[in-house]
Amino acid sequence: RSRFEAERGRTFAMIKPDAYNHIGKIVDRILEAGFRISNIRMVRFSTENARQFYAEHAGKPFYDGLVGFMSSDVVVGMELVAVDAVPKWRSLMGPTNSNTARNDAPTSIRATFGTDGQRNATHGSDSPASANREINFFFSIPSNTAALNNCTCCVI
Ligand code: RTP
Ligand code: MG
Repeated sequence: RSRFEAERGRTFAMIKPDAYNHIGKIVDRILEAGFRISNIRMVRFSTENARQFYAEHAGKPFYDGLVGFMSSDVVVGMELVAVDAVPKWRSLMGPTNSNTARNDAPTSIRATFGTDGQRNATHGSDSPASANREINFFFSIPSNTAALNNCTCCVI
């Protein structure tokens, strides 16, 4: 496929609760990699939001822990546009488990900002169809300003 024929596509990226302190650095990496951020939003997932977002994993041993983690604090969701956006973003994130990432892709986002197999800093869609579903889901969540103002690290 020539660069003239290359089609830009989109993916859904999310900065998970464990990476709250690294939001700026992760956004910098996304822009430095050449993505266009075409939409961005901060949300606090309810338990039900997290269950629905990760519905494909329902019944797996890590599902309940994942739902609890993803609803533990705010997330930042982004619609990213680039050529081959889905694999490009997954490559920038690195392997799912941050410990594996530190061995196999030491400069990746999950190697740099994640902790383990669950607390791995970022999410990325696994296909263009998943990206469509996730973007529609995320940007349709009703706003809940009160939940955004709740933080565990300080009293405003
Ligand atoms: P993601 O969907 O978040 O972008 O991650 P992924 O495709 O690389 O991995 P996936 O298999 O879809 O898993 C979704 C998320 O569930 C948590 N997880 N925990 N404890 C475990 O064994 C385990 N396995 C997966 C991670 O937060 C993972 O990103
Ligand atoms: Mg996945």
